[in-house]
Amino acid sequence: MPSLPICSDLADKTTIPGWDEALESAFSVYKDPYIAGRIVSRHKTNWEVLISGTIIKAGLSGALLRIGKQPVVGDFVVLLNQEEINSYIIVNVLPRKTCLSRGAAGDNNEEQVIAANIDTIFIITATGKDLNLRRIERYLTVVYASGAKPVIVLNKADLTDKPTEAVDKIRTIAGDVPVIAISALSKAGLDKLENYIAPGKTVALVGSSGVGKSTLINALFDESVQKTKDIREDDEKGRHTTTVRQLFLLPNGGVIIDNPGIREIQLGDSYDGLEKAFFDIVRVAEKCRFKDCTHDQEPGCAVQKAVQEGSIAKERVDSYHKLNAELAFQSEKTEIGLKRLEKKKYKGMQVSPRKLREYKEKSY
Ligand SMILES: Nc1nc2c(ncn2[C@@H]2O[C@H](COP(=O)(O)OP(=O)(O)O)[C@@H](O)[C@H]2O)c(=O)[nH]1
Ligand SMILES: [Mg+2]
Ligand SMILES: [Zn+2]
Repeated sequence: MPSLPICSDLADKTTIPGWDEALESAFSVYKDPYIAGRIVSRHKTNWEVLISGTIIKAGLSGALLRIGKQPVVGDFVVLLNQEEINSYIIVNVLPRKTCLSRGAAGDNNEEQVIAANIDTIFIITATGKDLNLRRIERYLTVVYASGAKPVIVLNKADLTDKPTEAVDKIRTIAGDVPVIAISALSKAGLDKLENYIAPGKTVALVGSSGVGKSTLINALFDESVQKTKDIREDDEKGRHTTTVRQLFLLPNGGVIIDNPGIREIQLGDSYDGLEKAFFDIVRVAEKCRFKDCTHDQEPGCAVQKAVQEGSIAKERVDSYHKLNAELAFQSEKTEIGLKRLEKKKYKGMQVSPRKLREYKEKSY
């Protein structure tokens, strides 16, 4: 059991990065001895929590366990110091401003929140063969759905003589989203990220493995705080090792979250995000003859017309269709999952005649 840190004023919430008036008001119902903190990482049933000036380990209260409410990286939480067992427990999760979710994965069909309270998400991509507009569209869809602001960061600009060409290519699908070319390795262009990495603001990095997320974090710190590619982050079975710190406090008071535990983001419940990411298609589609046009073979389809005229790329419309189909599949899966869950619950409620007899015998 780790000993408790000795700190003069653990209740000083103002030093928790990202703490604001909305949180202050949500927290106001809690009096001493409750304290506030922010989740920096999770290790199975243990959370690392940043409280005033220090990081502590905490478990989850029985009540939160029972309702299945699990704090995620970036969450602001309410803690209680249980002096008799020398440890902290998390008793509540304060309302989330934004939440990044991944869709249903595997058997568990519930949408999973993977990080919370992010202001800006850097969608990191790299010059060369990683540059894939379709993947950026997918990320944009998920990021828009989270409520955070997307920024596209083109890394490894040092590897090409024509970074502006790559930037222009990305701009064709980016709409109003800023596209910023940098080199995490040489630190060129990092100053252009300063607008987002500001005191009290939280930035998360998403992007495929190898694009340079950890290198960027190290560059922002001017020292190595995050392992880069050469060291495996997963064991042979593909599980995450338990020691990866995810939330970092930058020297300027900003917060940065490295790859919030997602290898492949699934779309989940991102219909709104899809509409925003494909703003141009949505706009043109208003002119389709049929209100429920699927922009496939229908007569009078304004989207197909735009493709023929060359104002929208065919690949982009294909990508829109693909993501749309994926969303439909996901929500179907979720529904089936919910039905199964209901059945299970019902089964659990049934008591076998033998059990009932035993129970009756005992209670006499
Ligand atoms: N040339 C070049 N290489 C980079 C740059 N950023 C990262 N790398 C390299 O790309 C590899 C993967 O970087 P890493 O930060 O581990 O990627 P992550 O998986 O996204 O965290 C490493 O070998 C880095 O040295 C860059 O701006 N330029
Ligand atoms: Mg990394
Ligand atoms: Zn249409």
